[in-house]
Amino acid sequence: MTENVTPERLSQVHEQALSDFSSIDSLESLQVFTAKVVGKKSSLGSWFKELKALDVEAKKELGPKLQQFKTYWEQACVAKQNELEAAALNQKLKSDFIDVTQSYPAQKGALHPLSQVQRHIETIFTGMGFEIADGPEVETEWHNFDALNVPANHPARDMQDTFFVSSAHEDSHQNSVLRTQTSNIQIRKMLEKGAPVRIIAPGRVYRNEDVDATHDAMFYQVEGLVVDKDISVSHLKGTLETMLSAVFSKPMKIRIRPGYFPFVEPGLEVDIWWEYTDKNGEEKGRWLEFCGAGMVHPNVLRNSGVDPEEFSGFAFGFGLTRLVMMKYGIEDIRLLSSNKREFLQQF
Ligand code: FA5
Repeated sequence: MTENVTPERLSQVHEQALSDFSSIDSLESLQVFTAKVVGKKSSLGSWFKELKALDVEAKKELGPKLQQFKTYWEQACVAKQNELEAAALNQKLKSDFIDVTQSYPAQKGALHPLSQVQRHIETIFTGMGFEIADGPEVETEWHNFDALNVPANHPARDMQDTFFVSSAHEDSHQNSVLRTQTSNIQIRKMLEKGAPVRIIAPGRVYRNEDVDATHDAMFYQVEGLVVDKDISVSHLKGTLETMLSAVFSKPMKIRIRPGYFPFVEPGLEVDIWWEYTDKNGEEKGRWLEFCGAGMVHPNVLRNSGVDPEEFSGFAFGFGLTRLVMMKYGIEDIRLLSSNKREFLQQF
């Protein structure tokens, strides 16, 4: 129920509103106040209706006053709302303050042990005048096998269980595999640059292996190739001894024995003399297989456009992943691709 509007009643309501207004301190209480004083259901609404029924004189007196009241309080409420919202925002900015200059203990990353050793090996070989070469991991069957003197149906293909990407064509240039060895780079580099050539080619290779502690289906190899005049096995031996001694920071001994790879003749296996301390604290040593190597087969030179009458060369291919395991005493190859922080933080 609203009382009838009169100038006195209006000024009373105005006084009361002024007093209520001064104690508003939140957006919620402002909302209640606004609804009560100028809202649709406020007295003001019914007063405007009453005005219509009054005579002309009364209308003249009361009409502008009602309008003034309405404008005054509408503006006051909007101004108060802005003020309260600004205060709330300031309060929030204060409580959300972030000190961007505060320092936190740094979470420092580091190179993966494989990358560390790969970079070290690249430095050692570039120091000996080698170039670093690279090539595709999805390779033609021809570059991965045929050009390396391993034709289709040759039993040697079974030595490297292969992931075929496509194998429908008779022409091995048209088929692709995930390269099983970095030896494809021998062919690519000689076709590109001819001889003499002196490169290493580190990179990923893939084999359809049963994965266990020492075999992975994706691992890293480093290929080496030197083709020049009068190259012999003693160059190969000297190169590998120099590299291994630098990697292990002490003189390393290797031995060379016959091995079989179709792309080298003679084919060689290189073993490394590995010294260790056994469970009883005794110093021991044993020969460990390190890599395949040999003198580049004349067919491989021919397939790569190099004349075997003029040039000879050596090649080797070792498992970088296995070398990293030896260097750091890592017993399970799977750790190297595990992304485990507790493991990686050791390097
Ligand atoms: C080859 O791949 C030849 N291309 C090496 C070569 C190059 C011989 C040039 C002659 C001339 P082999 O299949 O043995 O050879 O592999 C070379 C090295 O890769 C091995 O000595 C071993 O260290 C590593 N390796 C082979 N299979 C795996 C595997 N599943 N997981 C981890 N390392 C492996």
